[in-house]
Amino acid sequence: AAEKAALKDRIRRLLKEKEATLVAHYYVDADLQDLAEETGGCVSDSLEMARFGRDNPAKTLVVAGVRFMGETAKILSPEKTILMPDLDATCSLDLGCPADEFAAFCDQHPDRTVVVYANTSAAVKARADWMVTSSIGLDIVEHLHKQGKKILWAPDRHLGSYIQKKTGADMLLWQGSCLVHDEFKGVELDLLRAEYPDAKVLVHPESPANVVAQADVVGSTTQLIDAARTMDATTFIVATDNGILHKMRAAAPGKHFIDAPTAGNSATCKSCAHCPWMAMNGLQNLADVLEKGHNEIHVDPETGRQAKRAIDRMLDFAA
Ligand code: CIZ
Ligand code: SF4
Repeated sequence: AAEKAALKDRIRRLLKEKEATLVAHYYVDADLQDLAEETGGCVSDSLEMARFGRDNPAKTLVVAGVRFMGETAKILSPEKTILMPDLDATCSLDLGCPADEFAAFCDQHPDRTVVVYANTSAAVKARADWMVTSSIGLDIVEHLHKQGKKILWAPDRHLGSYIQKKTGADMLLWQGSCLVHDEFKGVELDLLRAEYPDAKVLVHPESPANVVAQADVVGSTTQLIDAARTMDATTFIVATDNGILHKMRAAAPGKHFIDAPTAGNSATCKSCAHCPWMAMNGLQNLADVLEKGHNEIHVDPETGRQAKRAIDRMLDFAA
Protein backbone atom coordinates (compact mmCIF):
# COMPACT_ATOMS: atom_id res chain seq x y z
CA ALA A 1 0.00 0.00 0.00
CA ALA A 2 2.87 2.37 0.81
CA GLU A 3 4.46 1.46 -2.49
CA LYS A 4 1.22 2.20 -4.31
CA ALA A 5 0.88 5.59 -2.64
CA ALA A 6 4.47 6.44 -3.58
CA LEU A 7 3.84 5.47 -7.21
CA LYS A 8 0.73 7.61 -7.33
CA ASP A 9 2.67 10.58 -5.92
CA ARG A 10 5.34 10.04 -8.53
CA ILE A 11 2.72 10.02 -11.29
CA ARG A 12 1.08 13.20 -10.01
CA ARG A 13 4.46 14.94 -9.88
CA LEU A 14 5.48 13.70 -13.35
CA LEU A 15 2.18 14.75 -14.93
CA LYS A 16 2.81 18.29 -13.67
CA GLU A 17 6.47 18.34 -14.55
CA LYS A 18 5.88 17.12 -18.11
CA GLU A 19 2.70 19.16 -18.51
CA ALA A 20 0.93 15.97 -19.49
CA THR A 21 -2.72 15.01 -19.20
CA LEU A 22 -3.94 11.52 -18.35
CA VAL A 23 -6.92 10.17 -20.26
CA ALA A 24 -8.28 6.84 -19.02
CA HIS A 25 -10.95 4.40 -20.14
CA TYR A 26 -13.63 3.05 -17.79
CA TYR A 27 -12.19 -0.45 -18.18
CA VAL A 28 -8.70 0.28 -16.80
CA ASP A 29 -7.56 -0.18 -13.22
CA ALA A 30 -9.51 1.89 -10.67
CA ASP A 31 -6.33 3.64 -9.46
CA LEU A 32 -5.67 4.96 -12.95
CA GLN A 33 -9.25 6.15 -13.32
CA ASP A 34 -9.01 8.02 -10.02
CA LEU A 35 -5.67 9.59 -10.94
CA ALA A 36 -7.03 10.77 -14.29
CA GLU A 37 -9.99 12.35 -12.61
CA GLU A 38 -8.16 14.07 -9.77
CA THR A 39 -5.38 15.48 -11.99
CA GLY A 40 -7.72 17.23 -14.41
CA GLY A 41 -7.66 14.52 -17.05
CA CYS A 42 -10.65 12.47 -18.00
CA VAL A 43 -12.06 9.01 -17.47
CA SER A 44 -14.63 8.04 -20.05
CA ASP A 45 -15.60 5.99 -23.09
CA SER A 46 -13.74 6.09 -26.38
CA LEU A 47 -15.90 8.90 -27.83
CA GLU A 48 -15.34 11.26 -24.91
CA MET A 49 -11.67 10.30 -24.62
CA ALA A 50 -11.20 11.33 -28.24
CA ARG A 51 -13.03 14.61 -27.84
CA PHE A 52 -11.39 15.47 -24.54
CA GLY A 53 -7.92 14.70 -25.88
CA ARG A 54 -8.49 16.87 -28.94
CA ASP A 55 -9.72 19.85 -26.93
CA ASN A 56 -7.24 19.62 -24.05
CA PRO A 57 -4.35 22.11 -24.31
CA ALA A 58 -1.67 19.74 -22.96
CA LYS A 59 1.18 19.00 -25.36
CA THR A 60 1.42 15.44 -24.09
CA LEU A 61 -1.47 13.04 -23.57
CA VAL A 62 -1.04 9.74 -21.80
CA VAL A 63 -3.78 7.39 -22.93
CA ALA A 64 -4.54 4.57 -20.49
CA GLY A 65 -6.61 2.25 -22.62
CA VAL A 66 -5.90 0.21 -25.72
CA ARG A 67 -3.97 1.02 -28.86
CA PHE A 68 -6.80 2.25 -31.07
CA MET A 69 -7.59 4.90 -28.44
CA GLY A 70 -4.02 6.19 -28.56
CA GLU A 71 -4.13 6.19 -32.36
CA THR A 72 -7.40 8.11 -32.41
CA ALA A 73 -5.90 10.71 -30.08
CA LYS A 74 -2.89 11.05 -32.40
CA ILE A 75 -5.08 11.30 -35.51
CA LEU A 76 -7.13 14.11 -33.97
CA SER A 77 -4.08 15.92 -32.58
CA PRO A 78 -1.06 15.10 -34.75
CA GLU A 79 0.91 17.90 -33.07
CA LYS A 80 0.57 16.32 -29.62
CA THR A 81 2.80 13.64 -28.15
CA ILE A 82 0.68 10.61 -27.32
CA LEU A 83 2.12 8.08 -24.88
CA MET A 84 0.66 4.78 -23.69
CA PRO A 85 1.66 2.65 -20.69
CA ASP A 86 1.91 -0.47 -22.90
CA LEU A 87 1.94 -0.35 -26.70
CA ASP A 88 0.98 -4.04 -26.88
CA ALA A 89 -2.45 -3.30 -25.39
CA THR A 90 -4.62 -4.10 -28.39
CA CYS A 91 -8.19 -5.30 -28.96
CA SER A 92 -9.61 -8.48 -30.48
CA LEU A 93 -11.82 -6.39 -32.78
CA ASP A 94 -8.80 -4.53 -34.14
CA LEU A 95 -6.78 -7.77 -34.47
CA GLY A 96 -9.68 -9.48 -36.25
CA CYS A 97 -9.93 -6.82 -38.94
CA PRO A 98 -6.61 -6.54 -40.80
CA ALA A 99 -6.46 -3.51 -43.09
CA ASP A 100 -5.63 -5.39 -46.29
CA GLU A 101 -8.47 -7.92 -45.94
CA PHE A 102 -10.82 -5.14 -44.98
CA ALA A 103 -9.87 -3.07 -48.04
CA ALA A 104 -10.52 -6.11 -50.26
CA PHE A 105 -13.95 -6.56 -48.65
CA CYS A 106 -14.78 -2.89 -49.28
CA ASP A 107 -13.58 -3.17 -52.87
CA GLN A 108 -16.06 -6.00 -53.43
CA HIS A 109 -18.94 -3.77 -52.27
CA PRO A 110 -18.37 -0.32 -53.75
CA ASP A 111 -22.08 0.51 -53.50
CA ARG A 112 -22.03 0.47 -49.68
CA THR A 113 -21.28 3.26 -47.22
CA VAL A 114 -18.45 2.02 -45.01
CA VAL A 115 -19.08 2.45 -41.29
CA VAL A 116 -16.44 1.24 -38.84
CA TYR A 117 -16.39 1.01 -35.10
CA ALA A 118 -13.80 2.99 -33.14
CA ASN A 119 -12.11 -0.29 -32.18
CA THR A 120 -10.08 -0.51 -35.40
CA SER A 121 -6.63 0.47 -36.67
CA ALA A 122 -5.92 3.84 -38.26
CA ALA A 123 -5.58 2.09 -41.64
CA VAL A 124 -9.10 0.61 -41.36
CA LYS A 125 -10.53 3.98 -40.36
CA ALA A 126 -8.75 5.51 -43.35
CA ARG A 127 -10.78 3.22 -45.63
CA ALA A 128 -14.10 4.15 -43.96
CA ASP A 129 -16.67 6.83 -44.70
CA TRP A 130 -17.69 7.02 -41.04
CA MET A 131 -16.25 6.00 -37.72
CA VAL A 132 -18.74 5.45 -34.89
CA THR A 133 -18.62 4.46 -31.23
CA SER A 134 -21.19 2.37 -29.41
CA SER A 135 -22.83 5.48 -27.96
CA ILE A 136 -23.68 6.96 -31.34
CA GLY A 137 -23.52 4.09 -33.87
CA LEU A 138 -27.26 3.51 -33.76
CA ASP A 139 -28.11 7.18 -34.50
CA ILE A 140 -25.62 7.40 -37.35
CA VAL A 141 -26.79 4.21 -39.04
CA GLU A 142 -30.39 5.38 -38.67
CA HIS A 143 -29.42 8.67 -40.32
CA LEU A 144 -27.72 6.84 -43.21
CA HIS A 145 -30.59 4.38 -43.57
CA LYS A 146 -33.07 7.26 -43.89
CA GLN A 147 -30.95 8.59 -46.76
CA GLY A 148 -31.39 5.21 -48.46
CA LYS A 149 -27.77 4.16 -47.96
CA LYS A 150 -26.69 0.54 -47.83
CA ILE A 151 -24.04 -0.11 -45.23
CA LEU A 152 -20.89 -2.15 -44.87
CA TRP A 153 -20.27 -2.53 -41.13
CA ALA A 154 -17.09 -3.61 -39.34
CA PRO A 155 -15.84 -5.20 -37.25
CA ASP A 156 -18.17 -6.19 -34.34
CA ARG A 157 -20.89 -8.55 -35.54
CA HIS A 158 -22.96 -8.38 -32.34
CA LEU A 159 -23.08 -4.58 -32.29
CA GLY A 160 -23.75 -4.63 -36.05
CA SER A 161 -26.65 -7.05 -35.83
CA TYR A 162 -28.11 -5.17 -32.83
CA ILE A 163 -28.06 -1.92 -34.84
CA GLN A 164 -29.38 -3.73 -37.90
CA LYS A 165 -32.38 -5.05 -35.94
CA LYS A 166 -33.08 -1.67 -34.36
CA THR A 167 -32.89 0.37 -37.56
CA GLY A 168 -33.89 -2.11 -40.26
CA ALA A 169 -30.95 -0.83 -42.31
CA ASP A 170 -29.36 -2.96 -45.02
CA MET A 171 -26.07 -3.89 -43.33
CA LEU A 172 -23.38 -6.25 -44.51
CA LEU A 173 -21.43 -7.33 -41.41
CA TRP A 174 -17.77 -8.12 -40.89
CA GLN A 175 -17.62 -11.09 -38.48
CA GLY A 176 -15.49 -9.75 -35.62
CA SER A 177 -16.13 -9.90 -31.90
CA CYS A 178 -14.85 -8.64 -28.57
CA LEU A 179 -13.31 -11.49 -26.61
CA VAL A 180 -14.68 -10.10 -23.35
CA HIS A 181 -18.30 -9.44 -24.31
CA ASP A 182 -18.55 -12.51 -26.52
CA GLU A 183 -18.18 -14.62 -23.34
CA PHE A 184 -21.42 -13.51 -21.69
CA LYS A 185 -23.86 -16.41 -21.62
CA GLY A 186 -27.58 -16.09 -22.23
CA VAL A 187 -28.73 -19.26 -20.43
CA GLU A 188 -26.68 -18.51 -17.32
CA LEU A 189 -27.90 -14.93 -17.32
CA ASP A 190 -31.44 -16.21 -17.38
CA LEU A 191 -30.71 -18.34 -14.28
CA LEU A 192 -29.05 -15.44 -12.49
CA ARG A 193 -32.06 -13.23 -13.18
CA ALA A 194 -34.26 -15.85 -11.55
CA GLU A 195 -32.12 -15.50 -8.41
CA TYR A 196 -32.47 -11.70 -8.50
CA PRO A 197 -35.94 -11.08 -9.90
CA ASP A 198 -35.85 -7.36 -9.07
CA ALA A 199 -32.48 -6.73 -10.68
CA LYS A 200 -32.22 -4.57 -13.77
CA VAL A 201 -29.97 -5.90 -16.52
CA LEU A 202 -27.49 -3.52 -18.16
CA VAL A 203 -25.86 -4.79 -21.36
CA HIS A 204 -23.22 -3.47 -23.75
CA PRO A 205 -24.22 -4.26 -27.36
CA GLU A 206 -20.93 -6.04 -28.09
CA SER A 207 -22.58 -8.95 -26.22
CA PRO A 208 -24.30 -11.89 -27.99
CA ALA A 209 -27.92 -11.43 -29.09
CA ASN A 210 -29.36 -13.81 -26.45
CA VAL A 211 -27.77 -11.62 -23.74
CA VAL A 212 -28.85 -8.34 -25.36
CA ALA A 213 -32.40 -9.74 -25.57
CA GLN A 214 -32.58 -9.90 -21.74
CA ALA A 215 -31.46 -6.31 -21.18
CA ASP A 216 -33.45 -3.58 -19.51
CA VAL A 217 -30.95 -1.13 -20.97
CA VAL A 218 -28.62 -1.68 -23.93
CA GLY A 219 -25.98 1.02 -24.27
CA SER A 220 -22.43 2.28 -24.35
CA THR A 221 -20.41 2.40 -21.15
CA THR A 222 -21.45 5.99 -20.44
CA GLN A 223 -25.10 5.18 -21.11
CA LEU A 224 -24.93 2.16 -18.77
CA ILE A 225 -23.39 4.25 -15.97
CA ASP A 226 -26.17 6.83 -16.42
CA ALA A 227 -28.76 4.05 -16.24
CA ALA A 228 -27.22 2.71 -13.02
CA ARG A 229 -27.42 6.19 -11.51
CA THR A 230 -30.93 7.13 -12.64
CA MET A 231 -32.91 3.88 -12.70
CA ASP A 232 -35.20 3.16 -9.82
CA ALA A 233 -33.71 -0.18 -8.74
CA THR A 234 -31.22 -1.30 -6.11
CA THR A 235 -29.68 -4.32 -7.85
CA PHE A 236 -28.14 -4.42 -11.32
CA ILE A 237 -26.65 -7.23 -13.36
CA VAL A 238 -23.95 -5.79 -15.60
CA ALA A 239 -22.83 -7.33 -18.89
CA THR A 240 -19.74 -5.37 -19.84
CA ASP A 241 -16.09 -5.27 -18.74
CA ASN A 242 -16.12 -5.25 -14.94
CA GLY A 243 -13.67 -2.33 -14.85
CA ILE A 244 -16.82 -0.24 -15.19
CA LEU A 245 -18.08 -1.25 -11.74
CA HIS A 246 -15.70 1.22 -10.09
CA LYS A 247 -17.42 4.14 -11.78
CA MET A 248 -20.90 2.66 -11.40
CA ARG A 249 -20.48 2.27 -7.66
CA ALA A 250 -19.25 5.83 -7.37
CA ALA A 251 -22.13 7.13 -9.50
CA ALA A 252 -24.76 5.11 -7.63
CA PRO A 253 -23.71 4.66 -4.01
CA GLY A 254 -25.73 2.11 -2.06
CA LYS A 255 -26.78 0.21 -5.17
CA HIS A 256 -25.66 -3.36 -5.70
CA PHE A 257 -23.88 -4.51 -8.88
CA ILE A 258 -23.36 -8.09 -10.03
CA ASP A 259 -21.18 -9.25 -12.95
CA ALA A 260 -23.21 -10.99 -15.63
CA PRO A 261 -22.13 -14.63 -15.98
CA THR A 262 -19.42 -15.71 -18.39
CA ALA A 263 -18.20 -19.25 -19.12
CA GLY A 264 -20.89 -20.99 -17.07
CA ASN A 265 -19.79 -20.39 -13.53
CA SER A 266 -19.58 -16.83 -12.36
CA ALA A 267 -18.72 -17.90 -8.81
CA THR A 268 -15.38 -19.36 -9.92
CA CYS A 269 -14.69 -16.83 -12.59
CA LYS A 270 -14.82 -13.49 -10.86
CA SER A 271 -12.71 -11.66 -13.37
CA CYS A 272 -13.59 -13.31 -16.68
CA ALA A 273 -15.29 -10.17 -17.79
CA HIS A 274 -12.15 -8.11 -17.85
CA CYS A 275 -10.19 -7.19 -20.93
CA PRO A 276 -6.64 -8.55 -20.76
CA TRP A 277 -5.37 -5.64 -22.84
CA MET A 278 -7.00 -2.97 -20.70
CA ALA A 279 -5.39 -4.77 -17.74
CA MET A 280 -1.92 -4.07 -19.17
CA ASN A 281 -2.25 -0.48 -17.96
CA GLY A 282 -0.82 -0.13 -14.46
CA LEU A 283 0.69 2.41 -12.10
CA GLN A 284 4.23 1.19 -12.70
CA ASN A 285 4.24 1.35 -16.50
CA LEU A 286 2.34 4.63 -16.40
CA ALA A 287 5.02 6.14 -14.14
CA ASP A 288 7.75 4.73 -16.38
CA VAL A 289 6.42 6.18 -19.64
CA LEU A 290 5.98 9.56 -18.03
CA GLU A 291 9.53 9.45 -16.71
CA LYS A 292 11.19 8.25 -19.91
CA GLY A 293 8.82 9.51 -22.59
CA HIS A 294 8.95 6.19 -24.47
CA ASN A 295 5.98 4.22 -25.87
CA GLU A 296 4.97 7.04 -28.16
CA ILE A 297 2.14 6.41 -30.62
CA HIS A 298 2.90 7.16 -34.25
CA VAL A 299 0.42 7.15 -37.10
CA ASP A 300 1.48 7.56 -40.71
CA PRO A 301 0.46 11.18 -41.47
CA GLU A 302 -1.37 10.41 -44.72
CA THR A 303 -3.24 7.47 -43.13
CA GLY A 304 -4.05 9.77 -40.23
CA ARG A 305 -5.48 12.47 -42.50
CA GLN A 306 -7.67 9.91 -44.26
CA ALA A 307 -8.84 8.40 -40.98
CA LYS A 308 -9.59 11.83 -39.54
CA ARG A 309 -12.30 12.45 -42.12
CA ALA A 310 -14.27 9.45 -40.85
CA ILE A 311 -13.80 10.47 -37.21
CA ASP A 312 -14.66 14.13 -37.86
CA ARG A 313 -17.90 13.08 -39.55
CA MET A 314 -18.94 11.41 -36.33
CA LEU A 315 -17.81 14.28 -34.13
CA ASP A 316 -19.67 16.79 -36.32
CA PHE A 317 -22.77 14.60 -36.23
CA ALA A 318 -22.52 14.35 -32.43
CA ALA A 319 -22.03 18.09 -31.95
O1 CIZ B 1 -15.48 -2.39 -25.40
C1 CIZ B 1 -14.86 -1.34 -25.57
O2 CIZ B 1 -13.65 -1.35 -25.77
C2 CIZ B 1 -15.58 -0.08 -25.48
C3 CIZ B 1 -16.91 -0.09 -24.91
C4 CIZ B 1 -15.04 1.06 -25.91
C5 CIZ B 1 -15.73 2.35 -25.85
O3 CIZ B 1 -15.60 3.06 -24.87
O4 CIZ B 1 -16.46 2.68 -26.79
FE1 SF4 C 1 -11.48 -4.67 -27.43
FE2 SF4 C 1 -13.24 -5.97 -26.01
FE3 SF4 C 1 -11.00 -5.19 -24.86
FE4 SF4 C 1 -12.86 -3.40 -25.57
S1 SF4 C 1 -13.08 -4.97 -24.02
S2 SF4 C 1 -10.67 -3.23 -25.91
S3 SF4 C 1 -13.68 -4.31 -27.42
S4 SF4 C 1 -11.19 -6.69 -26.52
